[in-house]
Amino acid sequence: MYNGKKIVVVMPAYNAERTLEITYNEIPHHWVDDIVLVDDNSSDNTLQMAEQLGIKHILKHNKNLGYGGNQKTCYRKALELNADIIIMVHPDYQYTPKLIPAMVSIIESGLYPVVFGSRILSNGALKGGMPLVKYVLNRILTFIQNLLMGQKLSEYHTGYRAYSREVLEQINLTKGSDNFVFDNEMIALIFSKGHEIAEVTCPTRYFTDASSIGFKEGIIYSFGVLNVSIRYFLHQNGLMKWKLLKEPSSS
Ligand SMILES: Nc1nc2c(ncn2[C@@H]2O[C@H](COP(=O)(O)OP(=O)(O)O)[C@@H](O)[C@H]2O)c(=O)[nH]1
Ligand SMILES: [Mg+2]
Repeated sequence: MYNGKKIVVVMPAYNAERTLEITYNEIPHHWVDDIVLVDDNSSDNTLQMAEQLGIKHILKHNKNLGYGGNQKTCYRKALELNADIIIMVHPDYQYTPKLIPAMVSIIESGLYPVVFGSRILSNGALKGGMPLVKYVLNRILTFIQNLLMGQKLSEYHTGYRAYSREVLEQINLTKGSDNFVFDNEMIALIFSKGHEIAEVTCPTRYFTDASSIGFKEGIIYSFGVLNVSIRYFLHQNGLMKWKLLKEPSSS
């Protein structure tokens, strides 16, 4: 609990056996009420590791749904647990859980309902091991997306995100993609509801055991995020109706 707010960490996990423990140990547990881990039908021992660590809420998909599908289960469970503030932490140890208190307090203060951990705000992305091609693509896509979406985020591609309960309840998560582009659709949904997104500087960490989107998935993702921004632009300017943004709220 933080000032009476229930804090829930959600971990969308896929083959995270080797990095789950180090990630879990870095969580400031006195800040966090519940941890939810959803195993996306991993082929390694992610599930056993989660049980061994004593994670209370472990859910398992019987087939691999993908990163977006995994998050849908994560948020549904967090809302069921009456979370007030929900933080997604990837279990591959690429984003430090040490920022949880900073992100939580920005939301709790009522200043912003959504907070992203940004690797681009500082100068450390390349030093932290982000491959040059990913860095350049991140910058180019972010530039185009800011223009199309009329925003000023430093990156649209971080996987470190915290949400207020109200935001998750307001947006229709079920309509989103089951794949990586889900994260970008979330951004479109959040902005379309008129919310602002805060950013905190987050160290970049790429290392051997970390999981990263592959080349083919990266290409699909890049076109996917451009598609999201173009549709958002057209929708917001009344030139086209985008079903994702048009749907009445439900969660
Ligand atoms: N690749 C992949 N990751 C998944 C899936 N379901 C959940 N995840 C988790 O989603 C996180 C993000 O994926 P990752 O491959 O690390 O992408 P990155 O954002 O490029 O680092 C990881 O921590 C995975 O454990 C899935 O079906 N595929
Ligand atoms: Mg990763």
